[in-house]
Amino acid sequence: MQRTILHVDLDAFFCSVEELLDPSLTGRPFAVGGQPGQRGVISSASYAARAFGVRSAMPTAQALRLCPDLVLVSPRHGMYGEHSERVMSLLREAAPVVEQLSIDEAFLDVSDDPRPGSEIAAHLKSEIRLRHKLPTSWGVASNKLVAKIATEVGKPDGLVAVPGGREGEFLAPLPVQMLWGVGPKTQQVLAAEGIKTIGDIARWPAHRLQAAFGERGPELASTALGVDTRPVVAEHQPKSLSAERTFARDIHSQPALEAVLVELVEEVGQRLREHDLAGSTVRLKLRWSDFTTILRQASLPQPSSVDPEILGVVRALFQANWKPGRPVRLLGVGVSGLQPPVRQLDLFDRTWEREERLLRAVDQIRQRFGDQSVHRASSLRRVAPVDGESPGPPGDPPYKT
Ligand code: DCP
Ligand code: MG
Repeated sequence: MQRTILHVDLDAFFCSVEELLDPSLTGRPFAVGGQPGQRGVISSASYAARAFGVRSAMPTAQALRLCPDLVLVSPRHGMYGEHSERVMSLLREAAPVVEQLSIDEAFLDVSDDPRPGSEIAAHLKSEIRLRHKLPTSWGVASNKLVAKIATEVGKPDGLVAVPGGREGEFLAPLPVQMLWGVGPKTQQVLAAEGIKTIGDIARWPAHRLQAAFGERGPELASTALGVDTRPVVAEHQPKSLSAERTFARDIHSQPALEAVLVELVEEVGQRLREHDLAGSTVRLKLRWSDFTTILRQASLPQPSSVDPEILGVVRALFQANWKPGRPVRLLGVGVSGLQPPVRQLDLFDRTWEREERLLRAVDQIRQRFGDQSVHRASSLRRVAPVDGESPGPPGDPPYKT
C-alpha cells in the first residue's frame, strides 16, 4: 500500500518565536544568536537577514559583516522549547504516528486517513498559524526522504506535495547535496564525475556508482530515484504518565479510596512498562467534594515501574493528606521524571525480577482480554467511575448505581 508521509519544519523557528513577542522585528533582517565579541554564532536567521547571506551556524561577526544593520537577539531557549511542545502536541493530537526529529521538525504518517495528504497538511498548517501564530513549511510524499526534501523546496511558508510514482522526477533537477547522506566529500567525488543533480546520479550506470562508492553505490542509486522504506517511528518518551478517576458520587470510605489507588497505580505502572520507562517522582491528586484540589508529590528511592513500589509512595501520600470521613470527588496518580528503567539487581535477591515477570504477564493478558480481566486481589473492591461500567461493590454505599 502506498503510504502518505508528511514532513513539517517551522520557518526560521527561533526568529518566528521572537517576532511573536516583539512584532516590530517582523520583516526586518534580524537573527537569534550569541554576541560577536564572545565568538557567538547565529542560531536562526530571519528570511530578510538570509537575503544578505546570513545563515545558521555562521559566526555572528561574519553575519554582521554581511549585514551591518542586522539586529541581534539573544536566545531564550526555554521559550522555544515551550512553543515547540505546543506545536508537537497539536500534531500528536492530529495524527496517529508522529516522529519528532528536532525542536522544530517532525514526520507524520497519515496513511490511514482517507483525505489527500496535501489537504491534511494544509489543514494543520493553518491550525498552527491560527492557534500558535507560527509559520510552517510542509512536504507531502510517499516516504520520509522525499517528504523532507519537499519541505525544503517549498520553504518558507510552503506546501509541496509529490504524487506517488513521481518521486524520481521530482528529485531529478535538485542539487545532489539535498540528498540525505550526500555530504561535502561525496559531493566532491560526484562533481569530479560531472554529477551535479540528483537526476545525474539516477542516470549513472550502476557499475560506475559501485566503482566510485563501493557498497554505498546501489543505495545511492535507489535514493536518487526517491526510494525510501523507513517507517515513521513515534518516539515513546512522554514526560509524565498519569491516570485519574472522577466518581459518580463522592466517596468517603478509606478502603474504597485505597482500592481506587491500587487500580490507578496498576494503570500507570502498565503504561510505564509499555513505554519501557521508569519514573522517579510520584504524584497524588485529590479533589474534595467542594472541588478544591490538592497535588502532593514524593520521590521514589530509585526510579521504578513496579506497582508495589509506586503504590507504597502513593498510599503514604494519601494517608498523610486524606482527612478521615471527608468526601472525595476525584483521585489521580501520576509518575514523572521518566527514564529508561535501570534496575541494579542484587544477585542474591531475584524478587524484583519475579515481580517484573509477573507484571509483564499481567500486561499481556490485559492486552488480549481487556483491562478488566486481571486485578490484584486488593483492588477487587471496585468503584464506579463517572464514565465507568460497573457499580461499586455491595457494602460500600456512596457510589452511584
Ligand atoms: N538551530 C541552532 N543552530 C543551528 C541550526 C539550528 O541553534 N546550527 C536552531 C535555531 C533554529 C532551529 O534550531 O530556529 C531550527 O533549525 P532549522 O534548521 O529548522 O532552522 P530555522 O527554523 O531557523 O529555519 P528554516 O526556515 O530554514 O527551517
Ligand atoms: Mg526550521
